[in-house]
Amino acid sequence: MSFVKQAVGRIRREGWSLMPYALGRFHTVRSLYSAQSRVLRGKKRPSNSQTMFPDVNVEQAVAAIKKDAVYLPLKLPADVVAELKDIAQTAGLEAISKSGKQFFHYSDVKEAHLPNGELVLMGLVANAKQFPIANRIAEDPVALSVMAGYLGYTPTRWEINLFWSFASDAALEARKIATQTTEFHFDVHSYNFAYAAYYVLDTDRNNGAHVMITGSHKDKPTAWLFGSANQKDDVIYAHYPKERVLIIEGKAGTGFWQDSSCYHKALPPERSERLLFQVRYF
Ligand SMILES: O=C(O)CCC(=O)C(=O)O
Repeated sequence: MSFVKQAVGRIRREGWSLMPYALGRFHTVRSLYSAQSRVLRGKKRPSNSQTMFPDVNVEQAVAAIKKDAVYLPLKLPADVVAELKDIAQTAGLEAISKSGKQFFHYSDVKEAHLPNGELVLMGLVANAKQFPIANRIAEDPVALSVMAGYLGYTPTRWEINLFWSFASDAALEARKIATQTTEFHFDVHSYNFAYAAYYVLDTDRNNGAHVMITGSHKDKPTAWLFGSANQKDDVIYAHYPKERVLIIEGKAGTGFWQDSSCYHKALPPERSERLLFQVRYF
């Protein structure tokens, strides 16, 4: 079925809220939205003195996202990382398992299973925005300046997620049910968007490193824009040269800012668990 037919079908079923998903994948739409938002929302000039990222040069970070779709590495302060970890180990978590939505705590999980025997691959802190530290990271003045420089307007909306990915040798199908994004895809979050991600634990290719194709935010075969946002590994690796595959590994606190319309995915955490803090600006 063509993209247009699929899109029309989904709009009929799910309503106009799907429009950003259908249209936000096109560069022209993002540019028009950016121009309109620049007028309506403008660019604020926050004071950068209270930032967690004093070493970041805003212009360089914006230029890197424009060119490569990513700026890195960032480093969250150790006390901020410790606070996020403490929240994730004590707050209520939620996840989708085969039998539906589950509510639990970190201490309930043993080898990626809940006490009722259900496989649980992820654990999302319920309503992470209730925690002041989460908002402090999202609203960091340097982070907002970089997002404004990239998006063309200072974002006034963002989603915050703090989530575990538990170590498991589960197959891709089970990971899909759990909404774990271990398959290459591009995001279409709204008409325009950008993304911040920070590892709360040491993270490498054995426990959930993020992989992306640099520059693919502005370099996709046109036909791929009209279908599913997902692509298989072999298709991606056949299309993009291997120098553009970037595996982001780092110690706890390492982060990156990205235009997540690039192809990206998380490697499945097989050896140990992973904890990620992410902010989607739009
Ligand atoms: O968890 C990650 O590293 C990737 C997240 C992701 O792909 C997404 O949220 O779209």
